[in-house]
Amino acid sequence: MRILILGGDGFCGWPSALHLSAHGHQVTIADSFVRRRIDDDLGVQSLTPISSLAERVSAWEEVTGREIDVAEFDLAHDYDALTDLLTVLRPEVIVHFAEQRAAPYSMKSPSLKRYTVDNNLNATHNLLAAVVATGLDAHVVHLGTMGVYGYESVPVDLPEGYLTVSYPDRDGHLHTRDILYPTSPGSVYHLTKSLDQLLFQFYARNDGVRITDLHQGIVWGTQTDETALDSRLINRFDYDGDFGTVLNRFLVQAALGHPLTVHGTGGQTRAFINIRDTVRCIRLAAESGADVQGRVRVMNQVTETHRVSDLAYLVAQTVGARISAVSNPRAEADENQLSARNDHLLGLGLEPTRLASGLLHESVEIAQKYAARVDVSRIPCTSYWNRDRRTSAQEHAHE
Ligand code: USQ
Repeated sequence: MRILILGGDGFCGWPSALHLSAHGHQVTIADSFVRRRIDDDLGVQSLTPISSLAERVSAWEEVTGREIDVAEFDLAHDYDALTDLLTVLRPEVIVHFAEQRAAPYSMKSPSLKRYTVDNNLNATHNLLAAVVATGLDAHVVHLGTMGVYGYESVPVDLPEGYLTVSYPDRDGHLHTRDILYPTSPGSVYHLTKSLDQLLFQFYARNDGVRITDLHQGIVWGTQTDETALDSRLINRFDYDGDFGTVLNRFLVQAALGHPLTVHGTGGQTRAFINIRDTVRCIRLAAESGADVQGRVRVMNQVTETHRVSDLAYLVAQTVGARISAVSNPRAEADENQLSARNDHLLGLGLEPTRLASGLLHESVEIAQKYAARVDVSRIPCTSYWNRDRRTSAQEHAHE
């Protein structure tokens, strides 16, 4: 299939591009390289030394003989470049990763809140409007987030996108329908993915756009079979307080002998997935587009759930680190329970890679290999969700 990957230079986009190319798809990457500029602005770098996109695709061709085309433009603001590319390429699948994806970064300042909303919503809406305007029957595959559901402890396994509700009409007769699961985003970033859902619902209903929204959990790991083929193909690995995600952060911290930064009690339960499963899920979603007609298909892209404190304990046991409870910079429940359905992707053939699979050691080795690249001062998360959180952190620091 001809597949366009928007945001194909990023943490999920790059390994997905390689995986789809390795499976015989004709891949084009579009990217504005903003993620690399954000690293420069923040004064941090990926733990792993990543090559430029031009070097990456030429290394891929050298190693596998497969070509990946590249287009550079800003999806959120260059609508004409997008329609020009769609008209020429006529992709059958468009995978949309081109959004600001970090919750702490989205809560860091008023300007970054506004940037995240402006970038993410314009990017998604430009894509949908352009698909309609160019008359393409392309299947849009979007990387959403489990965070749209929120983290209240509910006595159900979270369904995949929709909740079946029954309510009485004015004559007392019961009516039943499926509605989008009520959203409860925990950050401006998660809010944008919640709003994306409404854009998708509208364009699916109004224009018949075929859309799959993948509600992904927290990704851990960095390498896939394809990125491991050559050092120039290596994937990025974020460890800093803005972009690093919890398990990958703990692994780097352990490799450096830094105490593991558990926010609050660590009773937060979250959904997880290994990056190798992410790329497989993207391929399974892309290749099953014929199943998508009518309403948006929502699939929970998760393989297991864990409490943050259990992950810290596991890493401490595996690598030998100390655990430190830090004041939680986020306004989130200290404790929650979470369980989610993932029947759709299992039904498409996903075989989950569990934390117990041994891949933790691969990440530990990578963290140890590149430990000298880490700027320890960038480890703490200094993005506070609100004034109370900032004040608590300051009081905690003086204790
Ligand atoms: N946490 C710690 N210590 C740390 C970092 C995080 O205890 O050093 C805690 C956080 O307070 C939170 C949990 O770990 O309770 C998860 O934080 P995270 O930074 O790993 O994940 P999150 O901010 O939710 O965002 C990440 C990705 C985002 C994706 C989301 C999936 O950055 O793109 O959408 O995971 S989910 O969490 O399921 O919504």
